[in-house]
Amino acid sequence: MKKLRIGLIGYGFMGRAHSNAYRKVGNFFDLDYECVLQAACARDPEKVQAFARTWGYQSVETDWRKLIARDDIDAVDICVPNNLHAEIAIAAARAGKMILCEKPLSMNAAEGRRMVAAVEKAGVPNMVWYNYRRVPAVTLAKHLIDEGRLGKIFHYRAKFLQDWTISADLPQGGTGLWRLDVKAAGSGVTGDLLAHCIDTALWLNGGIEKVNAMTETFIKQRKHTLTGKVEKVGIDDACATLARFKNGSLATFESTRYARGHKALYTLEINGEHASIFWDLHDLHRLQYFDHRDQGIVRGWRSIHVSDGDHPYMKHWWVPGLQIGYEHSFIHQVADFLQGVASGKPASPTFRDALETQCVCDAILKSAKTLKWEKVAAVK
Ligand code: SOE
Repeated sequence: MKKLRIGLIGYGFMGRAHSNAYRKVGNFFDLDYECVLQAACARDPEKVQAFARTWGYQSVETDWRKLIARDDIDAVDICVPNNLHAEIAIAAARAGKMILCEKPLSMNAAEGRRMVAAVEKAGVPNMVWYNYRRVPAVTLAKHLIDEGRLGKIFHYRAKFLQDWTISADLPQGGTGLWRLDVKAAGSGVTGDLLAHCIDTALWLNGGIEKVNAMTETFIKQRKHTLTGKVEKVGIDDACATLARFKNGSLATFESTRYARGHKALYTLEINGEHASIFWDLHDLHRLQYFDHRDQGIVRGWRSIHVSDGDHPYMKHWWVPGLQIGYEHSFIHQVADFLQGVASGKPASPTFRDALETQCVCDAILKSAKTLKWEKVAAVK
């Protein structure tokens, strides 16, 4: 079995989710590659040592440049704040490393284009961690749509709601709070949460032609953890978007961190000529499906428990009827990445695929400023 020696940069929430996936994938999927946790990298020597011990990394680095220069690293996994993605990814591509980059790809589309150019010039396998595609119920939705079961699509409706930044006392910047600092994150909920909705939407329903959006920053100033000063907040706290897909369907997208009571409510609904589907992250193993072609007296919403052996990914897990969860979406993504490396047919979303999401996010943020419909720039 070939070894894929991983160098992971960053040890936050995503560093843990990805490490867990590398450790487990070989136990459940029959692959040509074995993941080797070769090195973990972060600036704080003690913390990175502790992280490496917990997850079984064989060595540590405190400078990502040194990690990238190492001959014993095949793939670099970028789990650091968004403002570092481009520099690290471009350097890693030049060093000939495969790259797995946490979402969103970049701070904006211009930066994303440079990243795409770098990985394509180097010819290295690359992928962005939009994990929700690999929740079996969402993958099943993709299969049903591709089989044409929904017919012509009229509506796409998605939202991602949270409530963790409502307190005005919450500082911006630094560990755990960089998502509130525009210099580290690039944008607020648009790049962090709506980007998930957009990625899934592009995958399920094709390209978006134009958008009309509004954003709001409810808390205008917050203390900055790093400077200790009260500073202007540059991120969007909430975003509501109307969109028109290239296939003629209409969409609404909403994301916020101000929906009291919601911690991570990602829902999507698609209405087609023949059938509709609905999915909810809080009930992630279920896909709700309504098919108008059913006989009238039994017609109704079916609640499909996506846990049978013939459902996407499920034959790799337990016995039919037993469910899996959030962490498994990352394990599926690693499995698909490794299969892509082995077969030469890259797993999606590649950097190029994720750049399309970035172009939509840029158009949304632009529209929120101009208050006009904005066309989504082409990836090419
Ligand atoms: C934000 O709280 C966050 O952790 C996002 O950054 C993730 O991408 C999302 O999956 C869950 O929420």
